[in-house]
Amino acid sequence: MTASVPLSTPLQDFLQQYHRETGRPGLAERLTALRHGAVTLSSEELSYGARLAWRHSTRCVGRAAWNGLRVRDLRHVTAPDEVWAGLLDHLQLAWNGGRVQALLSVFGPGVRVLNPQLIRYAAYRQPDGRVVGDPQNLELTHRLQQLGWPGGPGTSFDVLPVAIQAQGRVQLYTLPPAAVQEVRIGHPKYPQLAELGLKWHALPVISDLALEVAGQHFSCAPFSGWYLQTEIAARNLADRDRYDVLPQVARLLQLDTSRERTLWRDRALLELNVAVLHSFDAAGVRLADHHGVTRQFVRFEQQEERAGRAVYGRWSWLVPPLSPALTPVWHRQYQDRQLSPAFLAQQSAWP
Ligand code: NRG
Repeated sequence: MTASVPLSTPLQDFLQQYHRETGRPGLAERLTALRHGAVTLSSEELSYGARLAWRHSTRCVGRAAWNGLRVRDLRHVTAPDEVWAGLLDHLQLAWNGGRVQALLSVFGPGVRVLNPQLIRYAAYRQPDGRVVGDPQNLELTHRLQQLGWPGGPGTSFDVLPVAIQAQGRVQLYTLPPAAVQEVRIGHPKYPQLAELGLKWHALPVISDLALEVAGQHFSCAPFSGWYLQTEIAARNLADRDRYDVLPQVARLLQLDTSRERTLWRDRALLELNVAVLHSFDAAGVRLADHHGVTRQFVRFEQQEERAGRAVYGRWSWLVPPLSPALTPVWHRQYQDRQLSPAFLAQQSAWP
């Protein structure tokens, strides 16, 4: 007879990694407990697992800060109103007066936030086919209306309500204006740019991914870091299927838009990026830039290598959409591989 070798379980693997990396004592006791039955992750283990999920996010170029993620263990919270209160606390703690801090909140079983982010702007299709608001959220807006949202005032930046599924039902909650910090966009050299009335919310709070730690899935674990200026200036406001503001920026800057070869789009794009960086800085709100964040990313890769760990990445996501070849990640290669713990897409929960 051959002795059977116990197969390692995701929980065993995670506990081993946790103790190895943190240097904390007590692994033997945890493994013994595991052999005698179910083990619930401690708050410390869950927190470290969430940090690892960030460290493993192949699409994120801001991962250098992974070990600074603050985690709130709200696994006991499952009632809709309490989830909502927890989400409002999350916004306030993450905002931190503009010194935005990376934060993740884990809620209890059966809870889902149906919106992909806590703060999103509505989109309304006009009779003439044009869209007011953020076209990315046309379907989201429609779904929220079907759940009973009467619609907002109809500006380009109406904040959508949040749909929470908890204890078997879905409820809508309205974000109070004080919970939604926004930055108005102005340009340091071209004051006329402010005429466009552009703004963006300070916090990206991803709210529909599951957090997987040690094989356990937490269906509501919203997390937020801080924005990178290109997300706002080179995509959200600039993409033709988003706010598409480059033609208006070009007009205000009096650029020659008669031909693409004048590179008016590129000039408008660059000035819009300058404006977003300037505006967040002037408002005292933390915002990364593509030069700094990619330099830090390469340092993160070196750190991980020294620790004997591989860094996986998705090149097309790591490379910024502005001046990509000016940043070090352009010149590097990445393998895309999903490690555990992880942030995972989950099945739609819309009714
Ligand atoms: N591009 C999206 C946000 C994606 C996540 N970005 C972050 N995450 N910075 C957008 O709303 O523009 N984060 O956790 O900091």
